[in-house]
Amino acid sequence: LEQFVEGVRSRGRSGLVQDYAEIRARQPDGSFNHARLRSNLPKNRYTDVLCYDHSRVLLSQIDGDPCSDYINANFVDGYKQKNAFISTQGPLPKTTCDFWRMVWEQQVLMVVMTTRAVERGRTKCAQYWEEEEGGVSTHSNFQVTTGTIEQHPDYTVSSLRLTNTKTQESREVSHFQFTSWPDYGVPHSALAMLDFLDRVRSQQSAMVTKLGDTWAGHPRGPPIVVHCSAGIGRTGTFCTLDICISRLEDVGTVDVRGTVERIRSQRAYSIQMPDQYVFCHLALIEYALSKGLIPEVDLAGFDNTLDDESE
Ligand code: PTR
Ligand code: PTR
Repeated sequence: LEQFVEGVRSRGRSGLVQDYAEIRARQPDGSFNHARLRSNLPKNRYTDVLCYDHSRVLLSQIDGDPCSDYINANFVDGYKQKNAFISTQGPLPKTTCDFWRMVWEQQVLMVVMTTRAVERGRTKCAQYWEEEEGGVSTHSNFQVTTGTIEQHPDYTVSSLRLTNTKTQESREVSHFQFTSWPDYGVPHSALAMLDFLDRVRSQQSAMVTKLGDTWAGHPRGPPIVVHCSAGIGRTGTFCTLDICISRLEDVGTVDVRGTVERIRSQRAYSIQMPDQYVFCHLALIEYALSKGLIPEVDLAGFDNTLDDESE
């Protein structure tokens, strides 16, 4: 940890930006064939943000249609946990059914959303659930009912009930939406983000405990679905922080660069902006400070990057 802090201090902002440029200069290492199939192209929100074949989440096929197994979503490993996350784009109106089908088939308990549905007048994500208590939305054979909603200054927690109307089974899914993170930017406060992350982790473990031995062999439960608009910038930042904090808590060391490289090998383009890469470092220092793991650090040279929005 001391080594990490010293590294950040000595590399400075420009050193980190340079590290990020090196990571980004590497060509994607994998194919995007399914994402490029003619019938799948309209299922990608952004034509330049495709989804690797090797780590993509496969949906069940419907009526023998081979393309019905495609969604722009990838499994991403967590800290010592295979497939801890599913990183995905914000659903499009035509892919909300696929999105809920994925949640159902992967037995997901938590959806983390790090964007707002509309930002600066632009639609970033379809409204795939209702924002009022008691609201119901229908997506093919899935029905989503909104239960209680808890509003916080930087995030909103909704409990959803997902019903498969074919089988009449239903399950609880927690929806955690971080509401103060601009696209292409970083949150205004690392602490708000860290607090949100902490809530996500404790909720996942509470839900896993509640379901008992359903998750035997996967003590931390099914993947957490994480999405923003493209599913790379803010989603990648969120996963990086989660992995780095788990490692810090386990063995006391931090490796942002290695973490970002590993995530990018499963979800191409993860972490979209130099500022997001720098933010991960500063947020981890903030985390270590808040836990009393390190003494006060002088971060002159970062000139208030935490408040610096790259819009
Ligand atoms: N085509 C878009 C672009 O021009 O940048 C793709 C894109 C959109 C990439 C949003 C990243 C974005 O951010 P995030 O992954 O945080 O939603
Ligand atoms: N529209 C985004 C952009 O141009 O920033 C999407 C995008 C981002 C596409 C990154 C490709 C990217 O590749 P890399 O992260 O490897 O530079």
